[in-house]
Amino acid sequence: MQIGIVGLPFSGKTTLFQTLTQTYLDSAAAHKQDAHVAMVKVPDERVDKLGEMFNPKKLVYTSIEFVDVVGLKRDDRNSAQFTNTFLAKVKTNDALLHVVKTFDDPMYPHSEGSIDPVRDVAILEAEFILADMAMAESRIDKLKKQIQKTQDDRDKAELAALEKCYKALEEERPLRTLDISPQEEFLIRGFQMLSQKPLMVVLNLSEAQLGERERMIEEIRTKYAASGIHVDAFAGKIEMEMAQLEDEESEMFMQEYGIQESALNRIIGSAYKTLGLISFLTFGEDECRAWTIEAGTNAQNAAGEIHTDLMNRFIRAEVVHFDDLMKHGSIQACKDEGVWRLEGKEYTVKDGDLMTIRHG
Ligand SMILES: Nc1nc2c(ncn2[C@@H]2O[C@H](COP(=O)(O)OP(=O)(O)OP(=O)(O)O)[C@@H](O)[C@H]2O)c(=O)[nH]1
Ligand SMILES: [Mg+2]
Repeated sequence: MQIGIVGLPFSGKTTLFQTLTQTYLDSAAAHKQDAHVAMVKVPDERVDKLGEMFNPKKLVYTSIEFVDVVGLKRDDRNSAQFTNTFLAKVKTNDALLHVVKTFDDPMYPHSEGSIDPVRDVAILEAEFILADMAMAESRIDKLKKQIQKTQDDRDKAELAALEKCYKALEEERPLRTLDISPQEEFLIRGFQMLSQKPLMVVLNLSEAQLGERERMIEEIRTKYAASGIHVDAFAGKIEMEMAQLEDEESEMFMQEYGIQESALNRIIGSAYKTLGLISFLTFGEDECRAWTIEAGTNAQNAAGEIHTDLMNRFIRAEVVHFDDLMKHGSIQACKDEGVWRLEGKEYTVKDGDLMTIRHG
């Protein structure tokens, strides 16, 4: 899974990237490349706890790839427009994270002249919508010509799906809010439309704004309630410093600022929610491991995440929830308490389920 970090100039994209990936880029290096990419291990206490219980040879976490996307700038010749090289770069990302500048620092003036998070969210949403409209329009024209010649049914279905999208875009509605059938989704998936991607807004606060964190998040949430956006916040300057400290030191730092969870944990948690993802767990002498699936996945498809053989020859899943295992202390105790059970292939896997797949 790849998440693109986007936003207006000097909003704090590279700062957030460094906070999440615990890397350090000096600002010259930060501008040299087109994009910085780093894999981040998804912290999961449950894997740690399983490690303590089962003493496996290794622990395996899931990971997310973050990309610091450089280059959303107003066009030099026509300041009403953004240069569109940026949009092409984010097409392949699974989700987007929009960093919005809320800190006010005269050293780094806001590129739009003032601090206004509601406006900044709207600026990017409009860019995504315009890019999708342009794409849809040209594809619709092509399809219409093609259909005149061939009368192909698949083309007709694609045209109908695209026209439905176009209508929503015209009404300034991002595609992530559109109700589409799995078949329509299949027909438009290849276009990688930007306003369809799950979007997380992260406000970049100053230290002084930390006390207003909840109010500021709520303001954006309320304004964009219909847009399917998740909103979070971080205090760029200090949280980046904290991310680069040793664990103990950073804990002290966090307490001092009243920050309960590290930016990494919070934002990864939001990313999972935004993307509708959950984790299930496996355990054994060799490894204890977390696996990522979409919420709603059944046991057989979840088994396929581990290995296609397990999916194809799936018989049953032995399931116990992580919380029950912690409560009762061992698998045997869970069996005695009746919380360990066998589930069939249609069972909907829950976040935190421990599964052992029985297969033929
Ligand atoms: N005072 C203050 N400065 C910050 C904060 N976050 C980032 N900065 C500074 O603002 C400048 C821009 O931050 P970056 O993270 O480089 O922003 P960016 O969005 O990557 O910028 P571009 O890639 O140039 O568009 C840097 O010098 C940061 O140190 C913050 O929360 N408070
Ligand atoms: Mg940058």
